[in-house]
Amino acid sequence: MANVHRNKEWALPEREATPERLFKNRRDILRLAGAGAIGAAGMLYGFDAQGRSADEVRRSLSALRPLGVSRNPAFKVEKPITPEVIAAVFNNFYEFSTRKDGVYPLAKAMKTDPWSVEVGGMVNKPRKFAIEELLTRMPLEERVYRFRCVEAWSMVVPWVGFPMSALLKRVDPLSSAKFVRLTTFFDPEVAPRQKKRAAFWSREPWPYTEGLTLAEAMNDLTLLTVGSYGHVLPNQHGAPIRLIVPWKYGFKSIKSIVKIELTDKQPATFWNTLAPREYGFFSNVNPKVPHPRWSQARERVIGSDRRQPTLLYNGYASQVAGLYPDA
Ligand SMILES: Nc1nc2c(c(=O)[nH]1)N[C@H]1C(S)=C(S)[C@@H](COP(=O)(O)O)O[C@H]1N2
Ligand SMILES: [Mo]
Repeated sequence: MANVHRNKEWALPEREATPERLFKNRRDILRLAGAGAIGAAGMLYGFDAQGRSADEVRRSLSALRPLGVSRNPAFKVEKPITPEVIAAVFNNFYEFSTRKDGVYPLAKAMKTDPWSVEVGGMVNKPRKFAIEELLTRMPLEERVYRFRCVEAWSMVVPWVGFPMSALLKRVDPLSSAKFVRLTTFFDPEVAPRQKKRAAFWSREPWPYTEGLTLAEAMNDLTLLTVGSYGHVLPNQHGAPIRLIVPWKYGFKSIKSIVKIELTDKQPATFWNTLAPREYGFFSNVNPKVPHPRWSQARERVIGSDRRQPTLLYNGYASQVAGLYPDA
């Protein structure tokens, strides 16, 4: 996430937030980005300040349980998929660290089993779902999506998940429900930055929350995501279940969800509460609406040295423009 208040300790200068600084030099990142390099032992070099190696990251990823789910060809992206090792060390997960490369080592402390998601609020059949039930009973599919952070960088990621609508249908929303509120786990012993809530001067409203209109939540693109790159999610991507809303800025795609509530009022959300002028409730990707402190017209492609134009609704206008008739 971008720096909201330059003097706050979590204000991350954008120049530090580049994957390039995770690698010793440009050759390494180009090696990592090259398809042939991935999986070729000995081809990868150590890449970060703490001395962790790309090999170590690859080993931790290859230990994750495969999901064996086939790709839905209706969701493809004409650009190359971001190399998995790069996506795995370039993360926003402020519960752990404000540094992109600080998340991966700290998120190892998360315990994601057992895990359940409570679904309630304005529904006829409130229920708790164990993660195993979601993994075995929901209609899992792989979808390749564009992913665009409000910090003006983008990736292309193969997610595994199921439409949020499939879960919401199981709990039978009341006709008066208009919004969905989602909440991340709260455990300051595991996620060190959540301790800040205890400080009287802290404005960070932990736990992280996000929200959608019910119509947005029911859109077929809105994916409750349990896997990436063919296996269960690594902790740093928001294991064991996170949201992916590909036409909105990445902060809407809340990680490690424990609760989903239906309401009739627009819910408060983490970033909108901290900095409402910078992070709106809707936050649909739009090249013509600059962030108050930078342009959104172009985006940096993570894992390459390319920049490219930002697409309206991140390229998903044909699926979602109908949600916003007045836009
Ligand atoms: N709980 C929680 N969810 C979160 C965040 C966070 O800090 N905490 N960061 C958001 C932001 S700003 C982005 S860009 C994406 C990053 O997802 P990734 O690290 O899996 O690429 O997660 C989003 N979800
Ligand atoms: Mo983001």
